[in-house]
Amino acid sequence: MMIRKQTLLVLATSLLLPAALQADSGTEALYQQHCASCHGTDRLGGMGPALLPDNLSRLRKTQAVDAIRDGRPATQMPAFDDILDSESITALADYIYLPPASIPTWGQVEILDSHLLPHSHGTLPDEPVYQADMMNLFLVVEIGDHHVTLLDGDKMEPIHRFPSRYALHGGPKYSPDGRYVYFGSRDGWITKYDLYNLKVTAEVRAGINMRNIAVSADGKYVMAANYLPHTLVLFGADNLELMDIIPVENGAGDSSRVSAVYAAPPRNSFIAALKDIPEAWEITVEDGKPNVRRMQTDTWLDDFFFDPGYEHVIGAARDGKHGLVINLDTGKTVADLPLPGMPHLGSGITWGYQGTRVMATPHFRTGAVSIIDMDNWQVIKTLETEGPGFFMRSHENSRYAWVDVFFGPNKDKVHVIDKQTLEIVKTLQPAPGKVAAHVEFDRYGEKLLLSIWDNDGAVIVYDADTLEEEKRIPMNKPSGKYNVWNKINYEEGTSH
Ligand code: DHE
Repeated sequence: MMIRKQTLLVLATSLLLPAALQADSGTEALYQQHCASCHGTDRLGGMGPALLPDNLSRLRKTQAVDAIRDGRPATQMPAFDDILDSESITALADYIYLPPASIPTWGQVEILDSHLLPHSHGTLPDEPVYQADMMNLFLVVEIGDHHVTLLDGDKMEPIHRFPSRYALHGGPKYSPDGRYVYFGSRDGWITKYDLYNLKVTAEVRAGINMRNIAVSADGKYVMAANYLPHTLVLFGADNLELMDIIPVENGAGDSSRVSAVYAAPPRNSFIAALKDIPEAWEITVEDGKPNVRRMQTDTWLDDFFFDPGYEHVIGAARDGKHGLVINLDTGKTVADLPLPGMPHLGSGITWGYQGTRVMATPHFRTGAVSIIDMDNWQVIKTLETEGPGFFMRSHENSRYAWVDVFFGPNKDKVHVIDKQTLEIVKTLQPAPGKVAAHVEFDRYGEKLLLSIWDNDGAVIVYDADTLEEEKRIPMNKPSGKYNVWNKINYEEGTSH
């Protein structure tokens, strides 16, 4: 194992706690007495999630108060209303949103210490313990109570449900044969799960605040992209053993968060975009040793997407007003796309249209889907929707693309777009008042699943052709769904 020296990257000093914001010693003592055993003496997490402002950015303070007072169902988090008065509960909720007093580090020592290996690679049986088409399985991430449901995609019935790490985010990534799946959590945990034996085989914590993970096309490596610390971390895929930590720096003293990392299969490489340095990186790995090729970009890249041949990366500029197309061989920017409204390129899809290939992306800030000709990089249509959307999905065998209206008063609506007329042909509102979002098709493109994004939610099974609802499977705030076949074959209508 090769580890570089500069591994203990640190939180920017600007995030340190000014004296005026320091918690009083009474609250600190309460934290150490009641919370530290699960959430860590330094709030970096333990059995429970990390309680630092960046890790909590998605939890409103009132929700934190509720969680401390009432506990969290289906987790180890107990209710404190019998033990603490409401003033102490509010003080604790305030405290966990304060920046830390000392600089948290997460380097080689911490990563190695976090490594768990309940089942070393190759020690579990090679036959599935249940009967199903292993290529038509779905995983459904339920963020309401941090669980994952394994679904039989032929019968559209749950096979198994298991707890996940707190706040999974980004798509889980399958091994090339579809047997194993790797989950990434916002707190930096990577979990490897064996779909044949329904068991966690390995876990490791790659960072304090992680964006996502990618699995190399040959299935040998897993790469984690972190916001904190500013690192990319490489693991062996078999046992999640640490291979290397790459400090994300530009050589001029600047370091950067990583927007995301993806595998680029035809190039046998990983591509990462940096959030604070105008560079995209291509990382190749030989014998466990990463090699970084830097591409300068005209601006900082946030979200990004590839053409099907992985010759170009299309990145959303951090200013949210345009997109850049970068040729991955030359590293040069070849087009600048007018994409106002912060395109969510990570959710983009492509399809064949009038002899060319188009890609389409929803936007976070405007109610529109941009459809772009990938031959000449021209926006050929801006399709108005009933509000900003998050996820767009289709399948090569389906004539429709689905896009949600995630934000605003129409968040309960989903549009169905005809991929040849580029028009909305139907708008569904399956659960009035509740967000309906994120679609994934089965391997054949014949059925699809849509989430009702609510604690009392469901995934709805639709016929992909008639658009008729077939059934609802109750779930606790189901977010993403991931079909094994579609993912391992890089199906054009889904995320990779
Ligand atoms: Fe995500 C994927 C970034 C907020 C649910 N999201 C991704 C990916 C990126 C990203 C870069 C692709 C990684 C991958 O799959 O490997 N997401 C961001 C953000 O920058 C943003 C806007 C702000 C943030 O806090 O990170 C953001 N994302 C959210 C949410 O609020 C969502 C709706 C709920 C949640 O769980 O946090 C959310 N993001 C998802 C999901 C995917 C995802 C379900 C995977 C989609 C897929 O089909 O692959």
